Amino acid sequence: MGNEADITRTAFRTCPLCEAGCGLEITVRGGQVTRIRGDMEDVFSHGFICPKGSTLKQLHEDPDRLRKPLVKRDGVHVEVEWPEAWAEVERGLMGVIDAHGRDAVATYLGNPSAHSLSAQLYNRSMLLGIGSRQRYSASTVDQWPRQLASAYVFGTPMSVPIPDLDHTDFLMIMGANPYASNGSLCTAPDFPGRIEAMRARGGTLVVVDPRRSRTAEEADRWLAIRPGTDALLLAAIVQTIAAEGLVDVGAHVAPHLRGLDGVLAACAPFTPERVAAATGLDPEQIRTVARELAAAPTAAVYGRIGTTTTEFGTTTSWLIDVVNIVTGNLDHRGGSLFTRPVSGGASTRGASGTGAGVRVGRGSTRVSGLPEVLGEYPVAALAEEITTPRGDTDEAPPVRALVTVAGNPVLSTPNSDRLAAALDTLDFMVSVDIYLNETTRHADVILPSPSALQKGHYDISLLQFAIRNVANYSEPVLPLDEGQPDEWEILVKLGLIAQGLGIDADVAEADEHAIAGLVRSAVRDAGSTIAGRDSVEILEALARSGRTGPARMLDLMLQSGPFGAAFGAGPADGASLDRLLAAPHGVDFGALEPRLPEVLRTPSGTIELDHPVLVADLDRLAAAIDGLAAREMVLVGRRDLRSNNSWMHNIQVLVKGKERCTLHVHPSDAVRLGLVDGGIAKIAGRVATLEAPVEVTDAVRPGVVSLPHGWGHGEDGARLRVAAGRPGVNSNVLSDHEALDPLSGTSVLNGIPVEICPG
Ligand SMILES: Nc1nc2c(c(=O)[nH]1)N[C@H]1C(S)=C(S)[C@@H](COP(=O)(O)OP(=O)(O)OC[C@H]3O[C@@H](n4cnc5c(=O)[nH]c(N)nc54)[C@H](O)[C@@H]3O)O[C@H]1N2
Ligand SMILES: Nc1nc2c(c(=O)[nH]1)N[C@H]1C(S)=C(S)[C@@H](COP(=O)(O)OP(=O)(O)OC[C@H]3O[C@@H](n4cnc5c(=O)[nH]c(N)nc54)[C@H](O)[C@@H]3O)O[C@H]1N2
Ligand code: SF4
Ligand SMILES: [Mo]
Repeated sequence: MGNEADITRTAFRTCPLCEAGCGLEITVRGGQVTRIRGDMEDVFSHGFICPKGSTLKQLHEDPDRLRKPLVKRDGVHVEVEWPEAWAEVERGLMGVIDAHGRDAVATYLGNPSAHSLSAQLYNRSMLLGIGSRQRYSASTVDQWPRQLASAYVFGTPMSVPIPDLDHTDFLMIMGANPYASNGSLCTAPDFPGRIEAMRARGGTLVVVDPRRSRTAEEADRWLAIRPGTDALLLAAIVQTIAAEGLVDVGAHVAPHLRGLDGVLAACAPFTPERVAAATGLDPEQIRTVARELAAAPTAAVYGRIGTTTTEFGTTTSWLIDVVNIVTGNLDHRGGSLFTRPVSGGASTRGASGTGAGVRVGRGSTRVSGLPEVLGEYPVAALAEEITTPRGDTDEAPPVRALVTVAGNPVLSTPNSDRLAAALDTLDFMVSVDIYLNETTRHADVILPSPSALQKGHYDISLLQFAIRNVANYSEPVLPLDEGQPDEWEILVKLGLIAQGLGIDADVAEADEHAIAGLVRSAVRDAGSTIAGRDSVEILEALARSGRTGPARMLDLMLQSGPFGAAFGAGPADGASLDRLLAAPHGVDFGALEPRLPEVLRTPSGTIELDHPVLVADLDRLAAAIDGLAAREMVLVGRRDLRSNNSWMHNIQVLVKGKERCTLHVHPSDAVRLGLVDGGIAKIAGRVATLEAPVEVTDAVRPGVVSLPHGWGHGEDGARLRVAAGRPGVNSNVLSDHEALDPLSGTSVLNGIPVEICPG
């Protein structure tokens, strides 16, 4: 073998930055990445990438990316060796646990943990080790409503119907802009190309969005809805379809559907005329789209951030399912289908066709009594759970310590100034993160994860929402730095320390316990391909590979999943880690196929379309109509292709060019409010006031202004030198922590009432 400096090699790796999961072809020379481009042979992305994909190199090389743990000493973060950082973590966490109990430790898991194999597999052991009910994540500023609606109707939060983009004739996109975001809860690399292919084969695209987004520009029709009113539009579509006798659920779905008549009756009051003023849509526009959806040979309605981060997020997500069902498009090629995840998931486990369903409200927050939903509390409540002193009747303590993993809640969650101030009052905070940023600057200890290129990858979560049944494993492209633990080792160790086992507790031994536990559940799981097998035999088979950590767990999941090789008992070309290692461009297990009734995990074994919580929420919706119609100015967000939530603004190639953190204002509003392009606007919401530069544009409807989130850098104590030069402002100082979808606890981030004047 020659010297590493002379060797040029090519590695293939899935991009972990967004949900599209594009295949990358990475050239490494002398241990350095020299080029990243789209992998033309990737079975799913076929060479597509966006401008962010190739910046994994810049991210890896970013001098501000943390390579050593930081500990705060006299208010300043200093680099330390790992043992010292762990000792600090033990002192801090055990101090709080011993004094106040486990519920005094809160955790917040951020978005990149959904894109990390380590975090997907080992966050659980960290959370169990901490043993607190104070669990938070970015889900309650994101997709919780969609997952809760699915849990009620289909039985698990992972049972989300996915639009069959490659086969549909009619796609209605609500509150999503895949031309910028590349899609979400619909894993589809080159989403834009797939839309264009649909239109080229004669299909129709309708976009419902208060902004004329890039996606709306590509559409056959743009419905410029008023923010926060999608549930009303959907209910009126259902009403029209029912009133015009167009309901046709199809023979495949009908036997498994519960409560359709009740749902239709509950939607009857929502006539297009009744919702016109609130939605800002003409009754004829609504009737037309309803008739088109009913008449199209196949159709799919798909909603994302603009539908979930609203006051009626859960009910909106449910009504999307209702429309897909009454038009005969659920579980149907060209309609919306359920993925059959290769690594298995909640919808493939357990008895086929029935399950325990979902329960919410196992516990509630101490201060506002907000219910637990799908294992979490609303992140909007975190600040008050920290700062409100213990009342005489409180059973639980205030939060005194916080653990964040791959999260930047100070920029991402509501009333961020209040949260930032609350973090300063904690007794202890530790962050697992790659940057010293707006959130981690509050931490006493920061434990750096390796860079994406130093980690193995498989999209356990996001491939459960993919438009094809695809599997793709990437080995680390570059080795770990000297002394650097892998991300899963950091998470396991945090859990062990929180259990009181000390900083020398054995991570490898904990991993052996974890895999043994997973094998025991897999052989007991009726839905697994290794159901009934001897767990010792399976553990021995896994041991023969010599793997440990995430790779071994993933192998178990693949082998015992629905396409699994089942340790020799399944098809010879069935899923296993070896199979994926031999296929660096991924393996395509085929297009989505109908899964009813097998996919259901509801207690009744039916699609519980009339779940009482959802039907009852229509009364709250009806009561809100006049208030929604009366609103004047409201604020919504937007995403930009070269940005990724709050944390990629330190990459020069992504932030160069025109200022992007601007307030979009319609020309008619600009005139009325006295705002000029390039001037400053003062935006006042219920909880705060913010100034931002104005961009006058008719790409937003009158009465609506738009400001992207994830900006507001340049804070003292952060270490983001590029981002500090282009700081922008933090839109979430305006988001109201009290404005929630009460069903899911998800914050209202779109449709925030504001008053605006020149700044
Ligand atoms: N107003 C408004 N607010 C929003 C939204 C909106 O549309 N409008 N969108 C919401 C949505 S959808 C989301 S998902 C949230 C995101 O909210 P968060 O998840 O809280 O924030 P991110 O910006 O994704 O921050 C990710 C953090 O992870 C770190 N990181 C990056 N890679 C890694 C890694 O490999 N390992 C570790 N350990 N850390 C890493 C980054 O440095 C950063 O600190 O924001 C939400 N907030
Ligand atoms: N480039 C880039 N890609 C990303 C991200 C990123 O920050 N940058 N973030 C990733 C993450 S974490 C997520 S969750 C996904 C999100 O993916 P998307 O859901 O596609 O996110 P957005 O691009 O914010 O699109 C939301 C749209 O909803 C519109 N909208 C606002 N309010 C309403 C409303 O009341 N009704 C309707 N119908 N529309 C409304 C907004 O104008 C906007 O166009 O993107 C992911 N991909
Ligand atoms: S679309 Fe998403 S997954 Fe694909 S290259 Fe861009 S950031 Fe990466
Ligand atoms: Mo998200």
